Amino acid sequence: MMTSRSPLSPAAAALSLVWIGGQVANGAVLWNEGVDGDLPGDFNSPQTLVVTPGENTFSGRVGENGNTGATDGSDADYLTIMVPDGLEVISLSVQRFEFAVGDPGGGSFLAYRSGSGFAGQGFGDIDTWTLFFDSPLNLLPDLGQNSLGAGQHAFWLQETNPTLVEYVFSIQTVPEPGVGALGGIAALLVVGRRRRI
Ligand SMILES: [Ca+2]
Ligand SMILES: [Ca+2]
Repeated sequence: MMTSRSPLSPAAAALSLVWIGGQVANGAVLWNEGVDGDLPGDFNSPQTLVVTPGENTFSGRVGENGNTGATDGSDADYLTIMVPDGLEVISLSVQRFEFAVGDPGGGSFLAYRSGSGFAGQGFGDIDTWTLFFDSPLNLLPDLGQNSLGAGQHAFWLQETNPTLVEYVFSIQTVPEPGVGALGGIAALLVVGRRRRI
């Protein structure tokens, strides 16, 4: 007697893939200085933050808050964005930018270097830099990047004017081009194999 099997129908498989996609597309709070403490002031030992698919955020304060690491002795924050294989960061933007006392002028300093950290605090130690301020625009083009691929990407944030800046950054992460299509082909192959059983 033949046994009755009930493999996932293609429609159910597709729905489950959508559901799984929804589960992993929520992103994450990578760091919140209010909870997790000050991000490192040591340019050689940034905090590593691993991005997930969707929107990721990190938040903190730079400037005159009692911490150190900036070129003027105020607080700098060093972090390394780790992008897992199969993902890419397509946008880095400021979600919130506020300052207490003083004035950050045209914005606060944001430097980028491809790799795990910085060898020093000179312009020769960074790949590119820009200023960040109260604007939701994607900053990657300002840093000479279309996107950030799999691997490590170091960032240096500091404010050297006599002020205290509170920031929240948003990082948008998506599957690398081609990975989604390959995933879809793999899912179809799985469904096809199940139907032949
Ligand atoms: Ca800080
Ligand atoms: Ca710091």
